[in-house]
Amino acid sequence: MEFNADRLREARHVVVFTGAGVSAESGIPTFRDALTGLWERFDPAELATADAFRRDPALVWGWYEWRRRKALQAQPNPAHRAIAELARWVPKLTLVTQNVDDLHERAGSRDVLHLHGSLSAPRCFACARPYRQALPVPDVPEVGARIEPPRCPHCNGKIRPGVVWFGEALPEKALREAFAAARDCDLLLSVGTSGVVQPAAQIPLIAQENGATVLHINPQPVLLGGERVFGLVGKAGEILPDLLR
Ligand code: BV8
Ligand code: ZN
Repeated sequence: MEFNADRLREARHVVVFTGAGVSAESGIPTFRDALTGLWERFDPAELATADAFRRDPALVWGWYEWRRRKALQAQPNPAHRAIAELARWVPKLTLVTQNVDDLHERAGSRDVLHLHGSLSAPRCFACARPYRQALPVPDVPEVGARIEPPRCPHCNGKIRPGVVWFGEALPEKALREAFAAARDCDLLLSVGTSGVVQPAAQIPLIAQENGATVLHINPQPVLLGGERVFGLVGKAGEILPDLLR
């Protein structure tokens, strides 16, 4: 059975769950895609953990500054814009993202639940206070450049990126709201995610278990288990605007 766009028109509460693939067409590398995926060139264990930051803070901070520069240079794409538009169509929409960029917000989405934090909310590694001083526009043309992190004005601790590293807890409120939305929704769109990182990967399953229709949008065919689970194979920036037509 094919996904019928009427399901979108008739939905009461839509959850849109996004991953790195939604920003791929904006030029932000994904994590696990061959060749262009960030993890193909770097070992996440080397960079996206608290241990890595303890070992080599300048390498980790430099890597995130490079990614922050990429995000600053990027523009929202038709997928981000379609999601923002969909929120104006349906009675209720909850946008849950694993992305640490702000392209959903810049496309006009409000109240985005960021499960893995944000590149633009650094805080102190030692005392956890948010670092409110403006960070300069990063001058990191090369990936792999070391940059000393700034120091905390309160305790002189090192400033870390405001993202959720492997082995760290997700922001409690965002996760709770995302799980509640997944239980409540009648349609969940899973867009541009490999669905391997826990606990975020539970979200489409929770929706499915609670009777929602689940639609995966991904250029890589997703294994579909169960009725009411559909897949549209292709780029988010092409498929999402098409669905809204
Ligand atoms: C925790 C932020 C405990 C930082 C990220 C074994 C089994 C189960 C779990 C584990 C396990 N071993 C370890 C774990 C736990 C671990 C985990 O899940 N590991 C996995 C990898 C096995 N999870 C954790 O550590 C989590 N924390 O468990 O804490 C705890 C509990 C209480 C108290 C204390 C501690 C924390 C996980 C968070 C990690 N942080 N990022 C940063 O960005 O640097 S993860 C990273 O993965 C990104 O955030 C990313 O968003 C996320 C998910 O990846 P995707 O977004 O899906 O990206 P990916 O590249 O994989 O896929 C892209 C997709 O897009 C592809 O499918 C591709 O085909 C598609 N695509 C490409 N182009 C397009 C497209 N789609 C549409 N259109 C296109 N044009
Ligand atoms: Zn501090």
